[in-house]
Amino acid sequence: MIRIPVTSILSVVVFILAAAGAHTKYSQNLRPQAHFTPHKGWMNDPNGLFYDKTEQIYHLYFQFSPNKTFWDIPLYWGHATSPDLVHWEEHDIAISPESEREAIYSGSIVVDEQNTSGLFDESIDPHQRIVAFYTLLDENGKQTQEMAYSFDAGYTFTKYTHNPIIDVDSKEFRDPKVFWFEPSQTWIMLTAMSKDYKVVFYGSKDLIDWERLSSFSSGYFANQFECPGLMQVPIEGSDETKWVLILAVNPGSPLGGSINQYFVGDFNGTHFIADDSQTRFLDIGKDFYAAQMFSNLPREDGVLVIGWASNWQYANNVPTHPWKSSMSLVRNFTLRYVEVNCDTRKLTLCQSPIMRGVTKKRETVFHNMTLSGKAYVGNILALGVRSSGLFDFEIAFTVSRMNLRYTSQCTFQLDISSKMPSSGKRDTLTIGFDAAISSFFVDRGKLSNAFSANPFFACKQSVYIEPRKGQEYRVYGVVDRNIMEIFFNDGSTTMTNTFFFGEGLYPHEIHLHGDARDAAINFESIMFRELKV
Ligand code: KTE
Repeated sequence: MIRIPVTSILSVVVFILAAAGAHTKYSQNLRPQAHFTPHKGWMNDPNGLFYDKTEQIYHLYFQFSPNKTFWDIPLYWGHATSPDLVHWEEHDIAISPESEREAIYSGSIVVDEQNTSGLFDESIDPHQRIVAFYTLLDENGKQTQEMAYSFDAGYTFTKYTHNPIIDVDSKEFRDPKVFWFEPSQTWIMLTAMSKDYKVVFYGSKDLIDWERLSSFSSGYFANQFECPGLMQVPIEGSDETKWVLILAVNPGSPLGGSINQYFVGDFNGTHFIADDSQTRFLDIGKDFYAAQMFSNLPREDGVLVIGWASNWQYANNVPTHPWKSSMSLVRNFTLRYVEVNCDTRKLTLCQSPIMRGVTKKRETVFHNMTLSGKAYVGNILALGVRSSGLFDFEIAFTVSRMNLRYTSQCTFQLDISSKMPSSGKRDTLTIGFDAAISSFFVDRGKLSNAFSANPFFACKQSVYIEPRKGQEYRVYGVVDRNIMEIFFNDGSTTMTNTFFFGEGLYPHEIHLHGDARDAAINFESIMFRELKV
């Protein structure tokens, strides 16, 4: 073992808090444990997200094709519920099309507590007056907005007799997201006129009759707008909020395929006005799309959002069976003034993952370790062959000097490897940092699963990260068998990617090594935790 030139005593404290591995939710090795996946079938966009204040559960609906593992018509609203946004229970299909040649496309749900629609009588708990909005794709390809309501707290729905509620005679008009705007006592609906690159706003007093209010068109057009959303987001350290409009585009992302963007601005009840013309991406990994906010949340929850953890470029071909794709972790949104370069601070969306109900099995912590010269720190976290394949890590570090040249050598990387199979082949997922360009990279290509050769899977990605005050970087990541979500500098930049180890393999140990010949890397803390749900 190379002598580690550390300048302080390593205080490695390993807690082994639980003995046997817990029973995993599903047996398949590539199935994430803390991310929602359908038990079988095809899934894409999250739909209809809301919180039931009586039952105190969260509802997730999703684009679902129960008997296929690829996107195809007919499409349904699949359904799951959770008490903590980590443990999910899947239920029967919630909304079905009337014919196999139609699709219930994406949409949203509101709770009509004041019964503004008149659809409910006093027998229905105000917290469970659930109204769903979705796009119907009919057999001629026309897209109209429809409404359905539930008398059993969101498990079954009755379609409104006079559907469609909005019809503009279009084949590219979809994804209604509805919310209540208190100042004007009005329901607001955002829709995507996908190929016109417009988010079109409607208003209603009763969820039934809708009036066109305005349209918004900005940002990175790509090929089509999809899945818009609008939410008031708190500014950290203040009582103020700003409005954030999120918008999906696909295909044509600058990273390839599908991507979410967002805008910071104001909403006056009819128009969204962006503060500037800057295009901002919600997540700069390849696998975070069609993000939607939960409605009817308790105040203490803040703003909670979930995304579909895949990319239309290759979603239909990923090597999982008998299901396809997962959702991201639920994330809390806040706004924070962030140094986007050494001279400029910008109000930036920051995301932090919701990890309620996740417990730690084992933890390894390093404090005050300095890496200088070529060094191998060691097998940081041997998860063991009975590991859950679910773990997180947090690394806070500074670089001893930042006036490095492009040719300077100051890097480190984490190699996340699978257990050694009988074949002796080890799969490795890498996350690394290079101080000379103040950038992180992810390499998900050194894997034995044939799918990794897919040219659109983009094995290597990177991101520039401006160090925080004091030249500090902070990286938090969650790895859950086949998905990795990284939150840089307390979530001011996030990067979500799926990865697929070879047959029967999943993450099992983590090695940290680096080459810091031209500037030392001072790790204030390194924490790794093996987790279980
Ligand atoms: C799929 O990108 C194509 O090839 C669709 O336009 C996907 O559209 C349908 O999925 C979305 C939404 O706009 C639709 O409502 C939904 C976005 O499953 O993923």
